[in-house]
Amino acid sequence: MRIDILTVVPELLEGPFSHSILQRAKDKGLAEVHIHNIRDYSTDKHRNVDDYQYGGGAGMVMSIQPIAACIEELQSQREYDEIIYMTPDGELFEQSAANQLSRVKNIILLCGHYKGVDERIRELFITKEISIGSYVLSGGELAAAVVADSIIRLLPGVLNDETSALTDSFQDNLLSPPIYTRPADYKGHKVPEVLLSGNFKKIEEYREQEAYRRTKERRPDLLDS
Ligand code: 6GU
Repeated sequence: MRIDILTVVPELLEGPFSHSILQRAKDKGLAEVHIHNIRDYSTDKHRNVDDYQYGGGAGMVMSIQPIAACIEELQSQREYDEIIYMTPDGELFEQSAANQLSRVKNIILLCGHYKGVDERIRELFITKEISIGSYVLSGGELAAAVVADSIIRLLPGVLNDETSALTDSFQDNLLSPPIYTRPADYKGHKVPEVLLSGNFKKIEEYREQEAYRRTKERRPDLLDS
């Protein structure tokens, strides 16, 4: 899979893909992440990427020209399955969308900044709009990192234990049960007896029960769906 991220603040995206699971996915050749500075595509003499709003009003708007030039150059090199605009007014991102996106080959993530992009970018190029929650970030970059991470970790071969993505919270609309490691007794705080029993059927029952209990308590909305 290949993910191209378009941004006016590439510095914000240098860290997230250079460590741990995401770096390993790149090293294994399972995922490529390319960051593009939209400013590099501006034909303006000051390399501007934004301008005032028609009709007036506070806040700048990201201009069509540099974004279109960047997307068109990428499209001349390969076909993209989705061109996604990261915006607080997009569709709320959930595990089901991460699962779907992990099955495609090439994705562009366009990060919004300032007041957002000229509406015609959305009409001409964008196939999907994503928000990661009901709050406003200062730009789409952190949201793009969240979305890319959630997709890449699902690619076959990225996680060491192939089953561990399947037991994630949300993967079956349940939160994860509590987990423990040594010591079995920390200052009198003990690990539940059943986990030490070696009885795998009982352990599985305990985990299912706890996952359900936690979900009912913290995220009852997940049980309705
Ligand atoms: Cl995708 N962008 C911005 N700027 N804010 C957000 C968001 C995206 N998702 C939630 N808040």
